[in-house]
Amino acid sequence: MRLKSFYAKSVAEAMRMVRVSLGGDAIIVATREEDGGVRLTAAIEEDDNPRMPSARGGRMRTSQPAEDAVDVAQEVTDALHRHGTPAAIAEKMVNAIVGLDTDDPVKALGAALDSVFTFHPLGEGRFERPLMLVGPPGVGKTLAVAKLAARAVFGNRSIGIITTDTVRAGGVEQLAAFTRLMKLRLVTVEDPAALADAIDVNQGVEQIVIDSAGRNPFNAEDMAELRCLLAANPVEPVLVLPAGIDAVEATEMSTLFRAMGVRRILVTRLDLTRRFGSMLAAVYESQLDFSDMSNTPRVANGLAPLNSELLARLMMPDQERGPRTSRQTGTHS
Ligand SMILES: Nc1nc2c(ncn2[C@@H]2O[C@H](COP(=O)(O)OP(=O)(O)OP(=O)(O)O)[C@@H](O)[C@H]2O)c(=O)[nH]1
Ligand SMILES: [Mg+2]
Repeated sequence: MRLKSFYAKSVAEAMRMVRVSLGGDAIIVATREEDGGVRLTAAIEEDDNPRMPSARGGRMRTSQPAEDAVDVAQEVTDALHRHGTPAAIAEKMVNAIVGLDTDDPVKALGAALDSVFTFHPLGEGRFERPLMLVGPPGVGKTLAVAKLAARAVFGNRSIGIITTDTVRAGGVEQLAAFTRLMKLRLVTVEDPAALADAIDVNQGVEQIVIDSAGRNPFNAEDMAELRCLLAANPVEPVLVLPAGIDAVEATEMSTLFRAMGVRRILVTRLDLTRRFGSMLAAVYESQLDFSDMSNTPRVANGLAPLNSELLARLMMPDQERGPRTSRQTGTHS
């Protein structure tokens, strides 16, 4: 039996995700309210000997002509391989699309991503809790705070911006330059108690976003400080991490931040990354949910809610114009 949980704003949407990902035979085993939405856990009985389509010449059980089905599985397998996805994760994902009724490789990859990962964007409405962007130094936390601020302002949402990054020279000034431009007030706090007051000051606004100092996850003192800050305040820490770093490093970092209470990851620098396998490995191993993604250094745009279709499109840019119409042979015409 395989269990997988799905988060959505409504039960109907979560049920749709269950059907797409696990098929009509899935059984709902748990339902709970979470962050203004609902999380369903569904179970499906698995074949004792699931057949993994191999990269070359594997066969799929499908209602479609076998040749099309093989092509789709093969293209998904090839894409995962090109991205450097660890074999065990790729195998799990390809197994999940056995029997899927589509000849569109992007759609198939989207379904495969959905079967293994949970997508839980930050959302554009009222936040349940203030969000604190946390992560190692230089990963794009402050830029992501500025992007969230811009998104709120453009969407006519009230937003309160707080920074706890008073240690690094220029930490506050970098964000102050953005908030001045957007005519937002920036509240600077030096200690956990002051953070609680800054959150109180912002009560009534729809979104509160907190920038934080870069923390080295392998440094016990850095992480103890972060733990202290989080323990004293009802905030949700969201991990910010760039795509494209080494898979083992990224996995260790994500796992250490998860131990601090992080459940969602905001991935940056997708514009600078061609291979997403290490990001997939880190998110899979540390059991985080994908939230949003950043793919430009510009503040005004480039922060998008991440979902399986978007991630699949980013992973298969050559398929952007739609499914392949004839089988590619590797020769150029
Ligand atoms: N191309 C590109 N650059 C990015 C992206 N996100 C962040 N950056 C750049 O990465 C650099 C670091 O970004 P910051 O937002 O300052 O990173 P930080 O995590 O706040 O850094 P510290 O506060 O020093 O820990 C800046 O030059 C950003 O413009 C992205 O998605 N794409
Ligand atoms: Mg910063």
